[in-house]
Amino acid sequence: MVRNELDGAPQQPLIAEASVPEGLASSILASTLGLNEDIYQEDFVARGRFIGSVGDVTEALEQDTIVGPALSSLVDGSIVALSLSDFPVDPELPDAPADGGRPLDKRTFVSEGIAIAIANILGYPSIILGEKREELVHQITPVPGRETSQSNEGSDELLFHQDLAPNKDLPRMAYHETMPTWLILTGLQSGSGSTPTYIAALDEALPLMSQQAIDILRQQRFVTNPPDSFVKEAPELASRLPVHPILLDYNGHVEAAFDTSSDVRPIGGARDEEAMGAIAEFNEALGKVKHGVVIEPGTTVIFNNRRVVHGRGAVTQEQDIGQKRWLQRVYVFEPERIALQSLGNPGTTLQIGGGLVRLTNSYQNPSDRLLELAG
Ligand SMILES: O=C(O)CCC(=O)C(=O)O
Ligand SMILES: [Fe+2]
Repeated sequence: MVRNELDGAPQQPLIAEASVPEGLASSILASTLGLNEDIYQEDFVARGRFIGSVGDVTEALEQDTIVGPALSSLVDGSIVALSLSDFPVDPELPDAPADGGRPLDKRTFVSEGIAIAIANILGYPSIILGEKREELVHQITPVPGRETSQSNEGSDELLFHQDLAPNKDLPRMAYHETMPTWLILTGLQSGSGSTPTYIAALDEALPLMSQQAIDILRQQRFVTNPPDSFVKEAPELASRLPVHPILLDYNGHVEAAFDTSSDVRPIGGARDEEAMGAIAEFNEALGKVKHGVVIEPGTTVIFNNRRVVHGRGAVTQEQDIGQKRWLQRVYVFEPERIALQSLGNPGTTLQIGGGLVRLTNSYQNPSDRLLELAG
């Protein structure tokens, strides 16, 4: 096999790990126990208040000599994923929300406070139109009736993907322009305790691939369905798909927009054997470098959604719903890229309220290519 130019590049650790020192954990617990349900209000101002009220947690994390530098390495791109363990947890939890929506009876907001404090260090904690009813903190738990869906609500193995999170108001915009840069996943309940979340870094996978396949993946030659969980709330997204490359360069790094769980494929479909082969080669390389991590209560895993591909093992169905696997997820956008989106696209308006970024615009770029699907 022909190796590409990344061969021999210094290996960076995929998932850096750190544990939260005891003193920091107890001061975080003390301050997050005072947080209220504003995080789950629909009102932007209330949510903004919540974001503002975790300032002391943000500061404590930044100043800690272990956690602070680890988060900085994530922000400056020298690592692509970080697992932080030994965070304090909510003293008690209600049943995991059966519908994957807002947890109605959750009385304390320790997990939400920690995730938002971390998000504030990385960029903007952000809502996504059409995903999880525009909640800022998403509940990730198996939803009855959705077992076989390729989504965070499913129970079957979830294939390699990146959260593309298209903006339903912007069907023309390529996924790599709208996708969140960071995902924060926090463990609340581990369910059977054995479901791994898989993470595979592009920087480790690409050196295993042929240059030819990499070159093909860089071409404007692919389409991907909107993620299953989005189609549920915004079915109109499914009929017009942006044409996109799978690999691209940004700020000296290779990034991807790759979602096998939403049927990434060549524009020409299976007839384009060369491009189908390149996708298969990429998947295979990612499989060889994947790492599994069980996100337990008190652990938060943060990764760069553009430089890492993720997936999940099968989730065992729990008889006792109170013990269902339950994670929370926060999407974070980089201020710099939000600015690029709005500057590059006249007509874009950004609504920024209390640190929330909501893109509501009429993006029109005639040079963009869309694949109009028949029927
Ligand atoms: O449940 C997991 O471990 C990850 C699910 C997922 O892909 C996501 O929340 O984006
Ligand atoms: Fe995901």
